Amino acid sequence: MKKKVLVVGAGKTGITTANFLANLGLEVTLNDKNKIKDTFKIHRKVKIVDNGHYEKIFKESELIVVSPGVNTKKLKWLKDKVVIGDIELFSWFDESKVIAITGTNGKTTTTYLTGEILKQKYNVFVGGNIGTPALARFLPFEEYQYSVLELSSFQLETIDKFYADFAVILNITPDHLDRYETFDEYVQAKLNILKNQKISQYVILNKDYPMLNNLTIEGKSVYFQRNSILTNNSINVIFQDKKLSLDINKIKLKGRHFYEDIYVASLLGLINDVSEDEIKDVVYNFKGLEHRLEFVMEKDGISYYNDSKSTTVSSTCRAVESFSENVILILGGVYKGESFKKLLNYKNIKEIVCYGEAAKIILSDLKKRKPVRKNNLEEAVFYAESIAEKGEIILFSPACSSFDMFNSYMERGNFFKKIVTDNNIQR
Ligand code: UMA
Repeated sequence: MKKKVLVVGAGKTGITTANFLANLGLEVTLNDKNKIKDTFKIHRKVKIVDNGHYEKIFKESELIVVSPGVNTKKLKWLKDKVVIGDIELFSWFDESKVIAITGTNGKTTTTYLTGEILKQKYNVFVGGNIGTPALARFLPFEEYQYSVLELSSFQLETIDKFYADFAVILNITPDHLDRYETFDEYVQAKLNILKNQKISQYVILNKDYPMLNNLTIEGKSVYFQRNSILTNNSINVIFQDKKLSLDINKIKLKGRHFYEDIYVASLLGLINDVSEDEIKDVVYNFKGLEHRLEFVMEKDGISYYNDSKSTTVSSTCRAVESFSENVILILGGVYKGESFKKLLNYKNIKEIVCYGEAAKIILSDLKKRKPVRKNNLEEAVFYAESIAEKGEIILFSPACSSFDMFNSYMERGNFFKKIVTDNNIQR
């Protein structure tokens, strides 16, 4: 392996990568365009270069590992260099069976649930875009039988030889159009998950998406479709002679789109010999993840839901579709390049309230629905409360990223919950 390594980006991924490589005894430089904060402990042998990407350090390195947030097209020093991401590096060292899950929406829920199901029988690592960098699997080293990885398009851009024993694409709708010039460029990054697939491996794809339908696939393909998953109030999962029927009345997650995530996680469980009872046990006890259509509380007959993780219009559409009741929808944050017009299709949206940098575009795209603009999230919630009636839903599903006013979607979701639950705030 190359000896002089440059790690670009000093967030979670970069610091984990630098520490992992330093433990191997390599000469590691960690570089960030900003000042490097000591949020995570950095190995004492890692050399730090911050406040800019300088040509010299790129030229001197034999291998460059970039973090997912680094747009490689913007770094001119990268040309003619070996550039990989942490997922490729993971594959050079990992010996477990890998389940890789990508898609625009639902990948975190599916990854988490798949991990929980497999843990019924095996020693499992769960990581990737879900929040724990894949290389954390080696710090400290443990023997895992399976690694379940959530992979983003950014992470898939920088793989070379990586392959998964089970590769899943849940769906592909426009996202990250602030990084990709075209939707097709984003689709191609997602499809990279299949590029090294071998005949003995599995590929699980959603037939509802045309770009996933006519692919030449090396591997055993299993297709699913939203409309064929559900019959007689049950999610039916079949694999060879195994058959699992999940009663939707026993599932705690609200929202039809979750059925696809549950289907895929259960299918992965069945294929890998987890028993039907063990799968049922996990699925029926799963209450969902924080910030993903999370029920906050009911106040004066009005129910509040926190869906701060939604940074795309398609994800907000999925959230709105989950309710038959009237919804007052709060949108806003940083515009990611996708039109909001799809939201005009929903009759159960009673009113739209918007705030933040994207508000101007929301007002223009959705003008038929006369959205109301507020200065910030707090004012948006107060306004939503003032017009909501008993039995209605206040849904915070922003369809934008959070960075105009918050450091992350988590901070934004926690702030929303605080506004909703804090009785002392002046309305
Ligand atoms: N930086 C540079 N140069 C650049 C760009 C960024 O130096 O050109 C620096 C920043 O100053 C910062 C660091 O890079 O210090 C941030 O790196 P990063 O953006 O790659 O973030 P990490 O903290 O390493 O988190 C990443 C993922 N972030 C992104 O893809 C933007 C996390 O996904 C993921 O959980 C984590 O790795 C572990 O794998 C977050 C995300 O928003 C949740 N993902 C997108 C999404 O889900 O839509 C793809």
